[in-house]
Amino acid sequence: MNNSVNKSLDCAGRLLDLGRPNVMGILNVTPDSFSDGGRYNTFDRALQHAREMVDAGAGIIDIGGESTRPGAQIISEAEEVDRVVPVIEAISKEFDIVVSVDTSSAAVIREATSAGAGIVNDVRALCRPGALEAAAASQVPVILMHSLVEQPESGFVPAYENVVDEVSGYLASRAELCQKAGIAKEKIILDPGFGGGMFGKTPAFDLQMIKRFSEFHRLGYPVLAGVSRKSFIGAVLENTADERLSASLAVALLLAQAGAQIIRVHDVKETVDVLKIANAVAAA
Ligand code: 7PJ
Repeated sequence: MNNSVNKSLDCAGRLLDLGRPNVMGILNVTPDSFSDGGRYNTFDRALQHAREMVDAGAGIIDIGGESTRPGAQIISEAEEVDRVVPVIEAISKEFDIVVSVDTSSAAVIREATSAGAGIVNDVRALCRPGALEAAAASQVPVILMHSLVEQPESGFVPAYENVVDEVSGYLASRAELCQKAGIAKEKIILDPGFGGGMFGKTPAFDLQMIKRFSEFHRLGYPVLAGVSRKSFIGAVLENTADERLSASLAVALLLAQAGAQIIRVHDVKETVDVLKIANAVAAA
């Protein structure tokens, strides 16, 4: 593992211990189309889901309002702010937990961090106009993920000669740019970005990145991994997203053993159990 990585990270006043794997629980705040409850219903459900994840042992709640799925509806910055900011405000007030905002938009970064978000998580590595400056001004830690930044044309097949080296090179250059913009090295977390579509990996590349995950630590930053229910699992098991829990847990364990400091998941309780038993075995 990596000795150059600081163990305790200040996320808007709440500390994250990076000396062990942390579970980041996914909270999607998208309007509920199955009811006419409108925003109040969406807000209520989000808070309830957050409470469950906090009780289950999540270290971070990752709140996002914009889908990155191919074909997903594109929403305005204003709509994204309206979706996520009230939820971020309520959760950071009600629970003693680090809140991250999953966004690529400068306006959302500004509003979300003012509302209490302690981490900016960007699958586009702060590439959108103004995002880098907004993140730097917010003073909170950032997660930079490797992706294609834009949704590829349908039929696009990603190709890498050496996926770990190429993804590492991209992340290193984005991290350097962040530091030039005034973000301290200690506040940067990297993520190779598992998954297809805009994330730009085939299942075979995802599997190679899992196998060689420890190599990402050479970059000298904490590393996050998000593999929960992703399509490479479906490619191996030929199953649907709701059938991928056990495989997601198996991969989470592999990543934790390869030194991932943060694991981003849908199933917090199950993942926390896996990490607890692994920890008990390590301590025996
Ligand atoms: C990731 C993410 C990921 C980070 C999503 C999904 C797609 N942020 N946001 N890493 N994935 N940092 O959860 O399947 O892998 S949205």
